[in-house]
Amino acid sequence: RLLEIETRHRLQVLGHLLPPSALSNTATGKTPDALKILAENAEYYESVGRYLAFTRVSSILKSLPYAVTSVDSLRGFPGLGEHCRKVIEEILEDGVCQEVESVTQSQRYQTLTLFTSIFGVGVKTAEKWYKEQHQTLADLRASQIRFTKEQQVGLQYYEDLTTPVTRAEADMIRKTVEEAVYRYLPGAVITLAGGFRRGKETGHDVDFLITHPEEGKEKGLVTKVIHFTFCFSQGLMLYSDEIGNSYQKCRKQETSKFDHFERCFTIVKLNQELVNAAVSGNDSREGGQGAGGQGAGGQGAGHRPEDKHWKAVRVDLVIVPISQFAYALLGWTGSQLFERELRRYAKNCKHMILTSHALYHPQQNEYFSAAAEEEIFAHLELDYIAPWERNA
Ligand code: 8DG
Ligand code: MN
Ligand code: MN
Repeated sequence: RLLEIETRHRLQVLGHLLPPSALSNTATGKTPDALKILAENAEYYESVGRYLAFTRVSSILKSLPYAVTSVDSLRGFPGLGEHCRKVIEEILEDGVCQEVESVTQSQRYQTLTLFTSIFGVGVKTAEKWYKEQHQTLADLRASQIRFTKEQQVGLQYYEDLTTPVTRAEADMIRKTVEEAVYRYLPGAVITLAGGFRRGKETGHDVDFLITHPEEGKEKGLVTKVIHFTFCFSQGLMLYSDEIGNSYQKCRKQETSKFDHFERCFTIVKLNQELVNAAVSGNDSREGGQGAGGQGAGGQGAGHRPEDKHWKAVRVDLVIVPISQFAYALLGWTGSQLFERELRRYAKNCKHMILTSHALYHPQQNEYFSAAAEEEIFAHLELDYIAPWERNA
């Protein structure tokens, strides 16, 4: 019961998050970032528990609608341990925290931060390269390392992929995806998920869910449509990693960390001149023309590959059967911390397993159907939390 109240409180606190643009820049504005650095550093030492502890407190602090002026005012805060208290106190008193300073100055932290920012590189790989004395991207490029396909493109397009994707760019990619999908499946429904659905102005990628009102029609869309249209007719695909649907209703899959949708993780070539044109001439008719020209723009970029009028952008496409759509939307809207907390709440307080496919009660062997996100929150006996309140 206590756990339930505590978790509910935590979720409600997380649920009160303001849109990122409205985050107040208070004297304690530094604290969430400081805690985030300690969280990252814990992750680099593969300490999941400490990573989560720092991340949660950082997230809650970020969400507060008022400035924190003393540690005492944080009494009773969920998850606030001794270590975090000490960091907050030091920043309130001295403006900086020594521990955080020494972390950011350490070679290990700097190198692992750099290496994990490469597409296809996780903590384990970054650490391995660090131990082999590599420190810069130039070191990696000059080395004998046998990179995976992801890492190769990650290094090749590093600058583009670490430049935030804007909403205008996401809109332009949406039009290209729509054009490709509707050609093969006119009744398909395409939904922008991820950070952009939460109201963020920029993101590290663009996430789309694609479904069809008639279950089954969506099957095979990734290989049939996206691959052919993107890849061959327009030359817009720089990288793609496709996988078919492997979902089955069974206990093993409900407890697995990954979802089983047919999906495609890609890197596409985005014509930036078209984006600029759409942004500057933002009356609706010109915007429409910009969108219509996307296909031709792709071809243009193809004719002049040396001319860099395009930007490499990460795009995730997920094909979802309509009966699982609400769960997929909830799962793919994020944020990652929000999803983690929500799943933890479902498990610990409701004895249910929440995934991007379903909500399942193992003891009763029962699946809960949901046609909309609201129904999932209702099954969990939580008040509805809108996407822009999920920026934990
Ligand atoms: P950003 O791209 O705007 O920077 O942030 P984001 O949109 O919140 O992050 P994301 O990495 O694109 O992930 C969006 C959500 O998708 C996230 O809450 C977790 C969810 N997700 C799944 N399955 C998978 C998966 O296999 N890989 C990734 N990266 N995310 C997944 O449900
Ligand atoms: Mn995203
Ligand atoms: Mn993504």
